[in-house]
Amino acid sequence: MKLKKVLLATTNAGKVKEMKRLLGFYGIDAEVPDEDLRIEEGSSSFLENAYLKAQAYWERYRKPTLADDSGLVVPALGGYPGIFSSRFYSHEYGGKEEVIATKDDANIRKVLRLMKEVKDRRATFVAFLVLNLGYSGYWSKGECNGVILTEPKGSGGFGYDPIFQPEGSEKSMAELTPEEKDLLSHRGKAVRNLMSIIKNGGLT
Ligand code: ITT
Repeated sequence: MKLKKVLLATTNAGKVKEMKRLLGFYGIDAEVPDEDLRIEEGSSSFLENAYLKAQAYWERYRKPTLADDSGLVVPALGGYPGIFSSRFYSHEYGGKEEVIATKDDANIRKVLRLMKEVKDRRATFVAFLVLNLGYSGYWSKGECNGVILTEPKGSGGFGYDPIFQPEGSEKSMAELTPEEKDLLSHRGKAVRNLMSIIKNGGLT
């Protein structure tokens, strides 16, 4: 069976844009749900959260569903923002940050505040994907190592991209072209890993 279309189990516009591009390369059409199921990401792992999202959208739509749970892991912050990346501004760890413009902006301000005096600036973007086919499923992972910058740079991408500089690059993730980000990013790697897995399972 060839996988031609998937439903993206996400409400994040930045992820949707990247997923459409990454999957399009493999001839897979990515569809967006017409409602936000507001899934409680109650688990303590990226993989389980991705599974919970993929399962909820599968149950609602009964279509091949692809979920992404991702985030920025900073060792000097004990692994935070981690699975709390999307709402780090409102998390008790490190104190809450006021949303003045956007949530992404508040998240960035909080990480920069917590990292102000910190020498060890290593960080890793992590993405776990779960493809739910109802009768079976697949999962994959992608990582991108880098460092946290001292101030935001660039306007591309989304989320923490302006303060993350991938290993081997002189630019922040938000200064890369979409194609450059796809080559390096956790999501790009996770999609390519998923594609090689489902190819071996006879799905592409
Ligand atoms: P869905 O659950 O609806 O998919 P979400 O944004 O809540 O949307 P997550 O719980 O997986 O998704 O949180 C991911 C967060 O991690 C995201 O909101 C960003 O803050 C950050 N993030 C993930 N991938 C990123 C990327 O490529 N660039 C920058 N930040 C990223």
